[in-house]
Amino acid sequence: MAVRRPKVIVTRKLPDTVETRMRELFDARLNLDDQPMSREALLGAVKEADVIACTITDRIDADLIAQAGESLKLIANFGAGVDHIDVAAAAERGILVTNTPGVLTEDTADLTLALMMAVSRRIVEGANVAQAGDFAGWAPTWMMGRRISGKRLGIIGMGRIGQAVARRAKAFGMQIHYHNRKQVSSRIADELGATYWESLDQMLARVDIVSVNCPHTPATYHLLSARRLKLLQPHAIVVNTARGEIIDESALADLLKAGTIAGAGLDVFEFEPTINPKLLGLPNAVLLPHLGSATVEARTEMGEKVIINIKTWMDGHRPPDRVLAGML
Ligand code: 8YV
Repeated sequence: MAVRRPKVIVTRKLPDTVETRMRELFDARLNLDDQPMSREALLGAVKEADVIACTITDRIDADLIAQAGESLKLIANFGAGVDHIDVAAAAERGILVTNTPGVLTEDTADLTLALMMAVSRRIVEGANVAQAGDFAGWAPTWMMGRRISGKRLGIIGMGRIGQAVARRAKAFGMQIHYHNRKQVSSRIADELGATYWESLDQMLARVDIVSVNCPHTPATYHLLSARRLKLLQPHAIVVNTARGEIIDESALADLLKAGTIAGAGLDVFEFEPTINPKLLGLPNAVLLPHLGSATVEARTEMGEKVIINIKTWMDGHRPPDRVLAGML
């Protein structure tokens, strides 16, 4: 007897190898021209699919989930963060949600360090001068940045990515400080030489660089509020490779412009893909278009995880990367 293959609607273009395997395993409906799905298209998809393989560009909110068809049983997110999915609403309808943790940790941590370097050593400013043919010759006091080694790094969110950032930063000679809901094990704290701060306010006032590495949840929305940003020292740098919503972006832009905060390296924005116009053109802000996991390796492994989650569910088992509302 032929077993019905689940109808998997894939909302964006994924790496070729991933799409090929999806076609072999599932009744996969691919988005070959990669246009982000409109609300109407997404509505049509949740009404007819067994599985939605979605990304950060899809807003899967309670209203959309309420209109899902009886067949929708799994939302398999291509990405680690699930703040664009109403996980509690899905659970109420008996719809599972999965994500792709682990496989983008190292790449996101690499990009975090790249942003720290770029801001501290004025790499983009310097590159722009060279590319424009404006290099007038070496000078002892021109384009001076700040040293990384010996500086205090304050990591907000010491999960997988936060710890990967800490390992790299330690190798660069930085002192590791962190704020997290709970302390890491003493083995990890010892290995990283990491100091725990229960009070975020107290940590912010003492560090040279802040790295945001926590998920965006109702509890972390604007965690770096205007009040907290003002606690930073004037030479401090803020780096964010997590989610834009965690920082009050408008307040950050004002403080960068005023020189109250020395610099920022941002890979994510509060209203993506729109970037606050106040950030554009600031020489002390290095802005990237959400590239944290943008390597061939990570994107392929993310796709493989999506496939494993769907296949495991299809075979009647619990998908390995289930996201539960209580975890957020
Ligand atoms: C992904 C990310 O590329 O995984 C995440 O949470 O932020 C990105 O690196 C994106 O979410 C794809 O859906």
